[in-house]
Amino acid sequence: PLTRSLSMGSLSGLPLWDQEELPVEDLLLFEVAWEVTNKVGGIYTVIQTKAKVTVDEWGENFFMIGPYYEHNFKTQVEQCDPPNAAIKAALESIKNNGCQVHFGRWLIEGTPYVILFDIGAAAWNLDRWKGDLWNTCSIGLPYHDREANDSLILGSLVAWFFKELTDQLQDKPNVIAHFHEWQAGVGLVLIRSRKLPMATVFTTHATLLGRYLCAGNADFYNNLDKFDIDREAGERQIYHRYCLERAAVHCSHVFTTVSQITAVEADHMLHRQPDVVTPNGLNVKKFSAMHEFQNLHSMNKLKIQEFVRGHFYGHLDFNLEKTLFFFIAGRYEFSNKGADVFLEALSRLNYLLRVHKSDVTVVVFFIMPAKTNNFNVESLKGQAVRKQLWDTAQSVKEKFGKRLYEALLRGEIPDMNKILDRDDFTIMKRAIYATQRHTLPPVTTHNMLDDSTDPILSNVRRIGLFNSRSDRVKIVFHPEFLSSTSPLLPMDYEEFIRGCHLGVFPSYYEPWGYTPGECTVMGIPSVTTNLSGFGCFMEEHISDPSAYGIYIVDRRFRSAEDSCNQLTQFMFSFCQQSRRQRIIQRNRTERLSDLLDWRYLARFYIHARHLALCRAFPERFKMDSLAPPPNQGFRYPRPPSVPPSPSASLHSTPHHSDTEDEDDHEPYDEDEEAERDRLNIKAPFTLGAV
Ligand code: U2F
Ligand code: UDP
Ligand code: G6P
Repeated sequence: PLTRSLSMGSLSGLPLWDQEELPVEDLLLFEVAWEVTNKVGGIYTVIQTKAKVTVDEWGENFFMIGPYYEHNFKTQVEQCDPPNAAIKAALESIKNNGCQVHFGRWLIEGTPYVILFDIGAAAWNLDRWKGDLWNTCSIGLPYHDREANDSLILGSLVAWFFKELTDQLQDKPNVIAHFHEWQAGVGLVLIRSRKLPMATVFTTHATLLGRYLCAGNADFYNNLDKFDIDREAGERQIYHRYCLERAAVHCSHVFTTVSQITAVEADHMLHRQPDVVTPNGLNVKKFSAMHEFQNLHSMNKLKIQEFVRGHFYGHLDFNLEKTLFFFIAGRYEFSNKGADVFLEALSRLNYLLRVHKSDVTVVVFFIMPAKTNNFNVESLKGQAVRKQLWDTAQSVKEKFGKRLYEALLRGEIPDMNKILDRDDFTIMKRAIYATQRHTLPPVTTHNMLDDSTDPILSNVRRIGLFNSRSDRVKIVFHPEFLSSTSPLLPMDYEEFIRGCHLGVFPSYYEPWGYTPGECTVMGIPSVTTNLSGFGCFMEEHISDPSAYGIYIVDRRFRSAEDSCNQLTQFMFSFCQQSRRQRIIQRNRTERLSDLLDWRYLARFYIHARHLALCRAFPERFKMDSLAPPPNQGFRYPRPPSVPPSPSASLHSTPHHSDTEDEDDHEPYDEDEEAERDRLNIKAPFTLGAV
């Protein structure tokens, strides 16, 4: 009973992990982050999806700490009393001293307890706390940096809370606190300088300098050891933030980051090698029905097709059955997210499809929030025109049906040329005339505030991809995150991903990168890179990633030009797949879900906590082996049947077909039969509530 063997019977084939179980009933675990109940970026996804497995392990002894915002609290949290007397007393003491703090259950899967400190209500202490920080570690915060000042307020409140708490507990139970990112790091620095009896873990999800240097077009990875980091931080006016980050890193008992590549970066940018790599997982939930995710793809694809019918009205001279949907999504960091390379590759793909006289059309969506002034008229008009054609078709259909019915009642087959009258034809002609347009279908769906300087639009102008008839690659830039209440494209992000064929994320700077992982668990292939944490992780665990629909662009050892050509080739090969090959590939992609499930990946967090306890309380906590849990050595084998990518399988894919409809009539060959059998054994998964 003392060993933990995470119940992973269902995690097919992944290595098991036996490790001594922590006496969680004698411990309290706190996780501190600026994004608890507060969505800013990817850290919210980490915290929110991981809650379930953490609550499963820690039950009532797990608490998250973050900032209080009235709106977030009202919409996401159910207020309640702390279940633990010591915590209750500590919070009371803070309240009695003029600060506000709220307690409740966060209404996400696992419903963890949350402690939320009101930053604004404590701001009157700012000057004093700045003095404390200066006296503790000689870091001064400038007046104008709101984010840094807020993080100091949160950190001071957190340290205060832990002082009150540990004073009462007197080492029983022992306390572990896990901090994420520099915005939460001040608390850690203060706790350690005040020598509170606690075990601490710090996780960085990116280094401040890494992000800045990459966005500034530095040849980052080839010069990691050459940067004068203090000077670089100073020049970018982030020296104080950088100092907070570095202090938190060095104060923690255990330092972790999200990927191997960020571990190397942290070693150079922060001068500490991470103790544990804690990869990001997802909350992967099983679907009850077999092949459900394939049906969801097909249903959501219909919705995207409807949008395309409207957006491209008057120019619908391409076959939607042979149209593939690609997309890129995320924060609008043009070169860090690889949008630069992507656009260049699309221009080359367009050329290749044209010279090969391909009948495939690719519609590419850019979902990256920029400053806008609402939807533009042309895009809204497109959807209105489509709706009008639909309504016209419905009313003519009504009439047609009624007359047909009456004729049949009379025992006649009506003359099809006469069943509709002149008026009907007039209505239809009018409707068709309304679809004429003198402009090309717009590249962007919104009025952009910085239209002339916007990096995506500037590059679209340079490569000339203006959605003209002859282009086989069409561009739709949606500079806002998706929402099911949009009048234009009424789908939420998850539905949209499911409806697409390929996610393209050729990032240059990406400590982890959730977007391709989200595609994977929904069974949608994606492109990633060997400079992203996710890409490296997949490369390590899959023998033939592209067969599984994980295309990894080499941006590390190749020139930008070569990476761009490789990406072009990946996309061009993808366009040559038959429908059946795409279906097989989606099945394989989806089979990788277990690898990205917190039920598997939580073990690295468990290990980090255990290690922190051993370092903070060496008399009480020991570990047989300080080595992290096994993940190396496990690899998904190359699929035994045909590789779905035609470029890799020109000779071994006898039944490769260009015609979509043929697919359903083709006999299965042996390998494929095996493939199918395997698919039937394993039920598909899907994303949990995100
Ligand atoms: C990392 O992703 P994050 O989203 O946490 O990236 P950060 O840069 O740390 O935080 C997002 C910042 O970007 C700002 C916002 C935050 O300070 O105020 N921002 C903005 O200015 N404009 C916007 O429209 C949206 C956000 C990492 F980069 C990923 O690779 C990992 O997957 C992720 C999780 O580990 O952490
Ligand atoms: N995302 C979203 N709505 C959209 C597009 C993206 O909520 O319309 C989310 C996506 O699900 C993912 C996050 O934005 O969780 C981007 O995270 P990633 O790790 O890829 O990059 P980060 O922004 O953290 O650097
Ligand atoms: C899913 C559906 C199939 C459909 C296919 C389309 O697999 O279950 O009925 O034919 O998607 O795939 P495609 O890659 O052409 O969108």
